[in-house]
Amino acid sequence: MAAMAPLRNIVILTGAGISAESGIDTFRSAGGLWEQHRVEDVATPEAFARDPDLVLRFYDMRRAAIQTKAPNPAHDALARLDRNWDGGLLIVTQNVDDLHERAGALLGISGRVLHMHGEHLNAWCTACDSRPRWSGTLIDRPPCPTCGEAALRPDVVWFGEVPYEMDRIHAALGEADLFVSIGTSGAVYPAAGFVRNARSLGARTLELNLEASQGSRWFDETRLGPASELVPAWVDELLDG
Ligand code: BV8
Repeated sequence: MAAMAPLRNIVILTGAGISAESGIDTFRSAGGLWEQHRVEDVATPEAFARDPDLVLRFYDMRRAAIQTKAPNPAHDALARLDRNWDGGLLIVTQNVDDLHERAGALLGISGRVLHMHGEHLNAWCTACDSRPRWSGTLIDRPPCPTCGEAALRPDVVWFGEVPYEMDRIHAALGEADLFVSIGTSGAVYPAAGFVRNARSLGARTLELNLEASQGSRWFDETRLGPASELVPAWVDELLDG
């Protein structure tokens, strides 16, 4: 490998695997979410139009569940990196749980955590487009706190819908010296394509995952094991140089 450019800008992609050890179901594993429900029944706009109660109950169940879980050492390590890395850093998560933030990593435009598939703890009013914080249920069709319409849906990106903040993600991939993927199977696009984008733009690529993923061949290095062990060890390497 050619002389390594100094490492300044990092993009990290996380998936369900980083929250697995916090007790949040992954999607494709045995007994995972997609074994209990068909994607097309619960995570598409068509499903919501066809049977809104089934979809709202599915997300009410998951929204309640994540509020009983806690960040694990992998989330804590990324929050430590967020506090101590003075180069560029963007944590792009496919997860709709709030464990990155609860571990202390900062959200929002000035923050370095970005939820490309939305958040359980937001609702989205399809009448006035506001996104109120929401920890309760939606099955009972509560009125929107802003416009009063009973038009709230989960603020998540369903299949066939465009992910959030794609411009910010592509800008960060364009600047990245290092792209790291943690706890994702590489099955869902456009997230699964980021490693090739980053690679084609000159970034080094590292995968931290329990098992090889659909995109493993695109990574310069793959480390297999539980995120709660791999991520703190990698962050130590980075910060202690
Ligand atoms: C779009 C929110 C247009 C809701 C989600 C190209 C080719 C083929 C298909 C497509 C394509 N482009 C688009 C598509 C269609 C589709 C898609 O990708 N389909 C797939 C199924 C083939 N994509 C879309 O529809 C997307 N929209 O393309 O719009 C567009 C695009 C770009 C620009 C303009 C327009 C929207 C997709 C988003 C859907 N919403 N979530 C909800 O959560 O309910 S996706 C959801 O599933 C998650 O957010 C995540 O993205 C995905 C699950 O994947 P993972 O997180 O990786 O979880 P998984 O269980 O699969 O794997 C867990 C991994 O962790 C495993 O590898 C395991 O080994 C590892 N692991 C387990 N435990 C641990 C661990 N690792 C470490 N430690 C552990 N302890």
